[in-house]
Amino acid sequence: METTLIIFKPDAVQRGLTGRILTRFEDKGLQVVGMKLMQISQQLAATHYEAHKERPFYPGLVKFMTSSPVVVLALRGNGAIGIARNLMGATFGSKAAPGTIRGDFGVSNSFNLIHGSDSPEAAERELKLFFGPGEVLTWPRHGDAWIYDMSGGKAE
Ligand code: D4T
Repeated sequence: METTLIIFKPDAVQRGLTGRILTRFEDKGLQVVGMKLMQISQQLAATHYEAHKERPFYPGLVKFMTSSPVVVLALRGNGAIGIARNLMGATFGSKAAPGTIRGDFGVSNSFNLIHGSDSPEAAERELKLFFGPGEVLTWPRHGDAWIYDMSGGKAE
């Protein structure tokens, strides 16, 4: 099982899309194992996006991400990182395919609604940045018996 870090960015929260975007992930079968509303500090935004520090869009990105509350989630499932990225769609709203979150809910390139970890290494790093000890839970979900085929002894 993988766990991925998802952020509903300030535009998603301000536009009242939190519930509709969360539903996409729940409908798919990913399990919510962490969730909170928070205001991202300058320091946290800088750490989270340090790989983009030299890019021209970096100052605007940090300003945007710290401008208003976000919802952060830890989502768990088999292949959760790739599944979440596919549900999100391409980075730019103007290019994202219909049926994806960015493709269906936005047209902007910089206000692109959502972040998702792009690798297991990134997920591990980002989950630690946004969730403290005890904030990501392991809990049995009764529906799992019908979400996964467990007949072979592992989730398929
Ligand atoms: P995030 O990291 O927010 O999930 O987005 P992606 O993984 O899909 O895309 P990214 O890391 O390349 O970009 C991070 C963030 O910066 C904004 N951005 C990006 C921007 O405003 N202008 C740009 O030219 C690029 C490449 C959008 C997402």
